[in-house]
Amino acid sequence: MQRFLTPTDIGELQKALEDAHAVKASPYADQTLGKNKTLLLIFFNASLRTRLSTQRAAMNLGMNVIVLDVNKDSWKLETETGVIMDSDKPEHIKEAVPVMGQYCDIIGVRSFAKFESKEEDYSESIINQFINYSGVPVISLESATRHPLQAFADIITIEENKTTERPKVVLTWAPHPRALPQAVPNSFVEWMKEADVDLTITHPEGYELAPEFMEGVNFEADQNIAFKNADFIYAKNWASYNSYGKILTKDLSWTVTEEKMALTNNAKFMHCLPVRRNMIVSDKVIESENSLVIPQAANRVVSAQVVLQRMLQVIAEEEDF
Ligand code: SN0
Repeated sequence: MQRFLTPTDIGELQKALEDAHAVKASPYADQTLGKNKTLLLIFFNASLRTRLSTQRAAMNLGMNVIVLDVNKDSWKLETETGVIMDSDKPEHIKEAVPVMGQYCDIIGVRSFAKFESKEEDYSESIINQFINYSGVPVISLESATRHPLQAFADIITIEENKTTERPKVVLTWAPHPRALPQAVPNSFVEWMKEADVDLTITHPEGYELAPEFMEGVNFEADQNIAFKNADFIYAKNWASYNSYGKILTKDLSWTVTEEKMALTNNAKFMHCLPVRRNMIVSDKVIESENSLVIPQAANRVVSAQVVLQRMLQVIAEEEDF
C-alpha cells in the first residue's frame, strides 16, 4: 500500500474491518513490525484527534514518530510552481517533500482545502506532490477533498453499534459559523457506498457534494423525512461545492436536537469532532446515551493502526526481497 486516500487503496472493506477487529482485540500484537521505522506527520492545519490517534497507533506498532507543524515550526512552503519566490515563503514544496522523505519510512500529511479554487482543491495538488516526490508511502490526514482515516473509523463504529443487518444511515448537513471543507462528508459517502448500509443524505439547497460523490446516493431535501427510521445520524457542516466555499445559510432549524432525534429509530448520533454545540447538535443530544462521538474518536487509533500495519508489511516484504 503506497498511499491511503480512497477506499480503493485499502482493498476489500470486509477484510479491512476484520483487521480492525483484530487490532482492537490485540493492539500490541505487531510491536516488532514498526521497530526502527519512523512515521513523519506533517500538519499544514490544526489537529487534535488525528495527531494524537495516529501517533498512538504508530507507537502501538513500535514505530518512532516525528511531528511537524509546518506553519509554526518550519519554513513556510511555496506550493505553486513557476513563481518568483519573493514572498514570505522561503522553501519550495518540491525540495521540502523529498527532503522529508529522507527522514522517514511513511509520511502522513494534513492539508485542508484552501477554497481559493475548486479545480486546485479537487486536483489534490498538495497530497499528490507528497505522493509523487517523497519516495515513501503517504497517508492522508485530511487532504483537500478527503478524510479517509475518519471515514474508516466511522465504518468501524457503525459496524460495532448496528442492531440491524443493513442500518439506515443519514448524513445531515448542519449549520456552522465558518466555511468548512467537504473532505469529511466526501469520504463518509465514498466509504458508506462500499459498506452494507442504506445511506440517505439531507442538506439545504445548494449544498450538493461534488457529482462523483452524490452519484447513486439517496437524497432527501426534508431533514424531518430523512430522519424517519434512521439508525445512525451523522451530522456535519460543509461549505457549498457549487458556489465553491460559500456559506449559503446558517439556518439553526437544521441543528440536530432531541425533537429531531425523536423522529428516528432511536438512532445513534455521530460527528467527527470538533463540534460546535448548539449549532451542529444540541447539548442534550451530544451528551445523550445515544451519542457515539467518544467511541468514534477512539476508533481513530484503530483505523490508523490498520493502515500503518499494511504499509509496514509492504515495507518489510520489500526489505526481505
Ligand atoms: C475540519 C473540517 O474538515 O471540517 C476538521 C474536521 C475533522 N473542521 C474544522 O476545521 C472545524 C473548525 C471550526 O471552526 O469549528
